[in-house]
Amino acid sequence: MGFIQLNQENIPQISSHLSCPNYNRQALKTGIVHIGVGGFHRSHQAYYIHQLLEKHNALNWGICGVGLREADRKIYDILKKQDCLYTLMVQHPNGTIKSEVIGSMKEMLLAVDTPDLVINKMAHVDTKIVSLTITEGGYNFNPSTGDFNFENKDIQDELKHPDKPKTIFGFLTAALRKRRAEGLPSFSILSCDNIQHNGDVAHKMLLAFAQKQDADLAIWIAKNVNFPNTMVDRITPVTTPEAINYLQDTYNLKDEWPVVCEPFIQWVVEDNFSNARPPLEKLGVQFVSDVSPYEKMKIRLLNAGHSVLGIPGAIHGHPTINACMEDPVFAKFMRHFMDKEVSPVLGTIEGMDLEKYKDSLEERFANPNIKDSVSRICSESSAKLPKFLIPTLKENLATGGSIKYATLILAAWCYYSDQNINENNEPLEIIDSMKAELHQLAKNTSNDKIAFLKQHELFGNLDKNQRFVEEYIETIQLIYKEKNIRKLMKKLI
Ligand code: CS2
Repeated sequence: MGFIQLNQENIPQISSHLSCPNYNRQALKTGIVHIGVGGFHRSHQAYYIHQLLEKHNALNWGICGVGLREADRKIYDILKKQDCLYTLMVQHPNGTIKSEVIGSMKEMLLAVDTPDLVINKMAHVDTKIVSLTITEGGYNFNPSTGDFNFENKDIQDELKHPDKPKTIFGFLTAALRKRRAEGLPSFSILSCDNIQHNGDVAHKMLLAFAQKQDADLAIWIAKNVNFPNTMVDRITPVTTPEAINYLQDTYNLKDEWPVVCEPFIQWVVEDNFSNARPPLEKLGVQFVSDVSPYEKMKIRLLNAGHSVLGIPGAIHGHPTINACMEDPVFAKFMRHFMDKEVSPVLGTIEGMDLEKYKDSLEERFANPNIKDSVSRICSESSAKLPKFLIPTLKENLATGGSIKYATLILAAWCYYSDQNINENNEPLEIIDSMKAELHQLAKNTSNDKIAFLKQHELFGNLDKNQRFVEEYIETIQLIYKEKNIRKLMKKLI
């Protein structure tokens, strides 16, 4: 018998054995335009909105997904075929998988095909929020100075041709210009990326762009658009063919791109919107006046903790984060990094039990059913480490705190960027927009031990800090000489 294709028409049939949307999707209105329909958006925000629709029938809060790049065509084609339905598979540590069809996405647009539809959708009176998961790199700032990068070729094109937007900045300004002309209130811009002060960063970058493009519009944006900061959390690995097969075998369901995630979910949002917002507090979303302690704690512990496992994990040949956690040397190394280097710089966070938080991270990372690949964690390390790890190192240098765990990770990152194979002679899959440049710098390590650190946009002036440089040189020499990262980690625990 053939599989049942996931789409709206087949919902009655599918719902006999799988949880499906109980609300009237035809009546859904788009209240949110979301840019960046990756797995994370679908396991997190779209899931919260789905629950809001299920439990509170809040039909004004449907989502229009937007892909900005050609690379989004695959998800666009699949979601179109599936009437924007997809299955969320929550993987519990005990092996239970709770699968559910999510229906909060009403429509999806691909900006490279229909830029005007995207602008009109954002500018529509029903749209109250434009939310973003465009990754750290999408904000287009120089990681070392934090300033907008006007060198970017797409940005230069957009500045010359405001009617032909390409990046998020071109689309947002085009839509806001339209709203201003029509006398409509602004939408809020809600960043859901792992960047500390993500709303403030989005604000600063958009204003820098708008000032160059249209100074009057920049003044209007400064006055009218709010950018609430948020902390978002749910581990969402890359979807594997096994997940697709599981749905076929178990439910006879054909979903070409389901999403797998952990049970844990958290969203902390600053209650500072420029237009209406959904009543997400009904679902446990925390609305607070200042999100910074939460984001700092999450980015410096969870996201950095991931990299602290992932980079040496890739070198050693551990395929997943849970495989790293099963290795006591890796698990202990990560906890030492958290206890000795991150906790001291975080200090006490009101209302938070840091020890409990770190314990819970250990459990989440160890979930054997998530199988979060180290290649996902290591991907775009050039955008992640300057935000997740290097600030902790710099703060410890300033206070005389421990630096050896973070230093080993940076030295390991150099070695990782240099090699094309891991310690088992298997090919290393490196996904990073700075891959070629980092490889070149790392290759020079044999002549100049600190060659890698000379990428000042990433490392700032770390190469001038004597204490750090001594520790780094000692570590990098050992990494290249021993070719056994685990042994070096063991020495530090
Ligand atoms: C990960 C995050 O990409 C990474 O390096 O640390 O994607 C992490 O899984 C999420 O932020 C969890 O909320």
